Amino acid sequence: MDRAQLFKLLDDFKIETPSWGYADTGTRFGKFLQPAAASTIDEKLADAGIVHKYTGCCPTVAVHVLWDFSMGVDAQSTAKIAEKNGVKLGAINPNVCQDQVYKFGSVCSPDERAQKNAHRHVMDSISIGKAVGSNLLSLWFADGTNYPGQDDIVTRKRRMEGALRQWHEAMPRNMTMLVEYKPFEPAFYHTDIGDWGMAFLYAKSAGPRAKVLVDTGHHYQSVNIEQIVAWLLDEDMLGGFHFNDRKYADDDLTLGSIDPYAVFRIFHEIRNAADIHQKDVSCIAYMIDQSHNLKPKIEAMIQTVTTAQELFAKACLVDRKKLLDAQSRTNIVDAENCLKDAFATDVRPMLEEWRKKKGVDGDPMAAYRASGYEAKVAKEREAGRAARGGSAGASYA
Ligand code: RM4
Ligand code: MN
Ligand code: MN
Repeated sequence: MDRAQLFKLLDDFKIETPSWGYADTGTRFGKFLQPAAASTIDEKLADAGIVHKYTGCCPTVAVHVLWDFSMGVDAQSTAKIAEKNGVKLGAINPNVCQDQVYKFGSVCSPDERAQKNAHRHVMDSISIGKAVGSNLLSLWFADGTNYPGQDDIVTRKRRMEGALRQWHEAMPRNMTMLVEYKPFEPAFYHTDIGDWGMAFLYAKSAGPRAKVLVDTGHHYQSVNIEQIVAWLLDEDMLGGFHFNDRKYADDDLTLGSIDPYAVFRIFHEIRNAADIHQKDVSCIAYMIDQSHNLKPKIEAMIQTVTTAQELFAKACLVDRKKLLDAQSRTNIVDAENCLKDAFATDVRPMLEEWRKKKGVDGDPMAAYRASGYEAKVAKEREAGRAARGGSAGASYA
């Protein structure tokens, strides 16, 4: 592939970072605070701006409605703060899992108050999306049951279908609804959107602007995620990704830290869909969904972004003509080697060149470290926290 072509693909490969990835988060066992962690939406957006500044490819930030918007604060003013930091607000993530009323689920709960609350909150989230010019409504539900017999599985399915249809109806024309699935947690017997097939059917019944969101962490061991991606692409139902890696499921580890070849194979299917099957892959939303417990947050984000770019670039390099030829000869060794050769290519010098062309430093991590940003905000934010009475601020732990 010639360099200009590859650079064009990289230009179009934009990654959205999550506001919650900059805040102190933890596990249900506790959280370890970082002095430089962001606790306000202003601080989260400032950090997201820094990641974009040093990587040149993260122009938008996903927001979690309950964690990032407060009552009485005009959403547009938050959008302005984003702009001031050189980024825009991206996917709007409603939160229908935290309030006490959601004990037995949100829209799938037998409790009508929970259903109504969730309905209102998602409608408000759609309004926020409209106000800030976001065209993505990203839905994840903690809904499910913990015990056999706890509730009727099909009745719950119908509640979810009805809710999704109503929200789809309320969305503006340019908004896409992303339906995320997860096999377990916090519900452990059954999850109301347990896998990609359920998400697919829900999205289909909701309407044409609803697509499936693949969170790479939300799969059991050995699930062939790239096959799911290939199928969704072929059905024009792939809305986007939540990137992260896992050893078990939903561990929120940084992308490619455990299995970079799996991420490469996902990108390979995307490039295959585009190059061989003439699919339009330009609208796929590439988003990160990671909460960094141990790594410094901005460094973890930069590491994730550069890893994603490297693995994406490698996947672009697969010699698809050669691959098709090997497949037609049923030469499995040659075919597999097309993937392995691309995966083994060191794309870092080429990425350095691309970055320089874009006016960013060839080595984002080194440039960020040299800037002294972390030490500077750590000092400011510790003082801010102390002034506010030592609260650790927004978090989902
Ligand atoms: C869930 C899911 C959602 C994310 C929440 C915080 O496991 O991945 O996308 O918003 O966690
Ligand atoms: Mn997710
Ligand atoms: Mn998750």
